[in-house]
Amino acid sequence: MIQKRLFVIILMAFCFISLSSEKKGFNGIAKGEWKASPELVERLSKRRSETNYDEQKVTEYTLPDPLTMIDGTAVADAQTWTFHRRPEILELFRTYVYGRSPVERPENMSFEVFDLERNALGGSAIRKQVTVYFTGEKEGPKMDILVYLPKNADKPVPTFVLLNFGGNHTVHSDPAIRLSESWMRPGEGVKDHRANEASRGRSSSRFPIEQILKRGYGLATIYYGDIDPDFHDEFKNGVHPAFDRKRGPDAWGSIGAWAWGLSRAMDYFETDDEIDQSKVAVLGHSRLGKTALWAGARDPRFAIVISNNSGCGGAALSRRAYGETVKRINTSFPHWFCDNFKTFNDKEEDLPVDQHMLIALMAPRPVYVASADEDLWADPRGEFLSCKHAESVYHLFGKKGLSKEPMPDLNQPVNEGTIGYHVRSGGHGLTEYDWQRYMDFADMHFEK
Ligand code: GTR
Repeated sequence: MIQKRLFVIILMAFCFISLSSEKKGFNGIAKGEWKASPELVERLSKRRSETNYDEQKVTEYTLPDPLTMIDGTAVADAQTWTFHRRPEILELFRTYVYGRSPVERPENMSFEVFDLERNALGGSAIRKQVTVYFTGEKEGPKMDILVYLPKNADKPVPTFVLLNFGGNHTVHSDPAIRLSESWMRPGEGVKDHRANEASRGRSSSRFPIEQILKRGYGLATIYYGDIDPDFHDEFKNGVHPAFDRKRGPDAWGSIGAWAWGLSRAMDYFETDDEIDQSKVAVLGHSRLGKTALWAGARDPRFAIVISNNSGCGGAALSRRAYGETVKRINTSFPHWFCDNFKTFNDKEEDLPVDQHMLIALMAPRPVYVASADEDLWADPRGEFLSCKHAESVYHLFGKKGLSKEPMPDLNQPVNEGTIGYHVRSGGHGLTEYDWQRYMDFADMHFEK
């Protein structure tokens, strides 16, 4: 009798295991979901033996619940989220991850439109270039915003804003774009305008401006080095010294400064009648994708927030420690985050937040996260999981999060909900494919 019962139990267990293994792969990946190429995993693992690229070696983790307050209270409605839990999470990110900016809109900040061309790009566009003097002083820190708008728009134009890596003049070959001064590390030379002239239009593949205009959108871009040069100098250059009094362990790093600069661009958009300030989408690639997410979290004026291959400290869950880790990023880039973030090196499980909560801070606004098949350093699955675990907050607002589950396969964008996601073929980069998906998403949410 006992033997018979045992047999039935074993048989049931066997059926259960084979059923579930049919649904899920050995490492929890369902059929039809994206999966990293095993050859690539092997190759990268050999190259960087200290980095984990193996899904099976991701250790179990527990994510903090976006819907439980620090004191344990459950968040059951949008009101409680908006007025209590959201500010609490935002403060945790300020304190432990990106740091705190000492000022918001500086009192004396001023704008100077130094270029306005209504027949740019062969007559198809309006071009504007605007200098933002952060302290109002001409000698103080400043940034140039380059704006292209479609000509003959009959109303204010919805606009994408993003920072660029190489200088405004690298985004298009238009000779009228003012050269951005390049910032190099001390010892490498200071400003080399000849090098800049040679790099005019160099990054134009990342900025399909003509296509953006054709689809009825504007594009605004700023050289990130104008806001803060991207190397560690104890925060002596860029905007930090102009506003810092004393720097504590929660003082803003470079990502904090870049995100703050995007909000200052938004301040300018509010003064420009040709830009629809209620329809500004902030976008960023890689470290600037981390920046776009933090900008969108800090500043609800950004109507759509888009992260392109942002990875660690961006859309990827830190607790997975897959690809780039908290320790790795804090070691290679000690100036990006606040000093407190370094206390979580190899201790991701102690973080009071994880990156799904950053995505959740956008709710109920639309947010889009994109990964690339070969960009395992940025952990595509971790980026998808952040979106998934942010959904509960969107549900409080009666919004759909992702429109489909589980993780989609290559080049199958999931973009009908309020959270969009895709993983496209290829490596780390911002491509035309990505742009087209972002514009599809914006078309839907801006009701174009
Ligand atoms: C890498 C860094 C990533 C990513 C990338 C980029 O070196 O490890 O976090 O941000 O740079 O910005 O291109």
